[in-house]
Amino acid sequence: LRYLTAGETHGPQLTAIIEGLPSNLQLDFEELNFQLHRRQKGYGRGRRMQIEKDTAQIVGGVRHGRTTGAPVALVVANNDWKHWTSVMNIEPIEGGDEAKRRVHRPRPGHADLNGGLKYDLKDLRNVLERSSARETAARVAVGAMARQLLAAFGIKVAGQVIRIGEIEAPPNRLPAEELARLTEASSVRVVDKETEARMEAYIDQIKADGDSIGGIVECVVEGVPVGLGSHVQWDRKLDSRIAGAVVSINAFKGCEVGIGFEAGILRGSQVHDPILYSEERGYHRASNNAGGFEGGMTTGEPIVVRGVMKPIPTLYKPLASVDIDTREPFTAQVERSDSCAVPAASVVMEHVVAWEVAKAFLEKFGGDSMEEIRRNYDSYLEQVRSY
Ligand code: EPS
Repeated sequence: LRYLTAGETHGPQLTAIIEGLPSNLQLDFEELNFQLHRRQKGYGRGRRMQIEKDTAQIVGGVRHGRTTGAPVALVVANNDWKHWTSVMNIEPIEGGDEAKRRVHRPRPGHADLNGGLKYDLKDLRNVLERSSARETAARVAVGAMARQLLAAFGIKVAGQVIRIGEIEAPPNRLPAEELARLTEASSVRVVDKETEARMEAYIDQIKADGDSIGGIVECVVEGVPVGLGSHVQWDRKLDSRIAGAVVSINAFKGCEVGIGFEAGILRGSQVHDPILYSEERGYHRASNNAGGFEGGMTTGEPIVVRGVMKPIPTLYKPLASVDIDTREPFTAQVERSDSCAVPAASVVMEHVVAWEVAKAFLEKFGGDSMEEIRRNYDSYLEQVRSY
């Protein structure tokens, strides 16, 4: 299972091709578009989200509501494109920097300068157009398909915001379905209403200061069988693959599995999850500090992972930088931006995690059709039950 995306934030569309989905996966298009809609919400988003109304158009690999086993191609259109047809034209255009909206003042914290130096581009727009977090719309569309594959096997994904800047939400270990329901009713994707109000006021303050703010989000995957991923080779460890996927989300700087960095503070006796057995549940754990992973394999307990997002670097409050034309210092010009995109990032994280879990699921249970995967899955569950 693999995918690639293409497309620029102000170009005509985002495009994704998914290879390796089995045949006969029944797709719920409404559910797919609901996931795209969720990503667009959240307190602290800027004006761009009022322009876009993301929906995925599937243009390959699906017929009469089901996958055929062929690569799935999908497209998410950019409504904003209509304002950028000349600037983003693939044909050469007349006019100078103004007409091209050439960017020559790199924004600290963005890919601008590194990308310009690396690709030898004197118009940093060529970097920022692709490095924009707009690309996460395609990743959510792709992940939404993975999510539907997982759902067919009873695996549920949910997410929540844990922290925005100085405001932390009280911890909870709610079942995925309840967590999804409660966070969906929140402007900042938290369960606790008092925290929600404090976060909103905090984001207002950040925005009024011309600043931006990051945070921490958590993703939970429930109903995962024991034994996805493997201890035998470094690149088969599923927790590490999830961590890589999480840090690949725009502006993410780290990932924790289970209690994460706290495991470096506590004693072994406080950290590890005792093993229990009962007729009803089989082997299970007394706690889940490991976040559903031991030896790079799932334990059968819920996967719990957290990601940290840095504040969005496009600031109304300018930071020091250097103009690439003059090599003289300047203070960055004001750009349209979000002051806080942590709630949206929580939705993105759910989808990149779902993708990695689905990928490991297909590695384990293989098969070219849903029916073949189901047979393999049922037979494995029987093996585990009778172990
Ligand atoms: C982004 C900058 C803003 C955000 C964008 C990510 O876009 P613009 O430059 O058009 O104002 O709105 O996010 C999205 C478009 C989206 O769909 O999430 C950036 O620089 O990363």
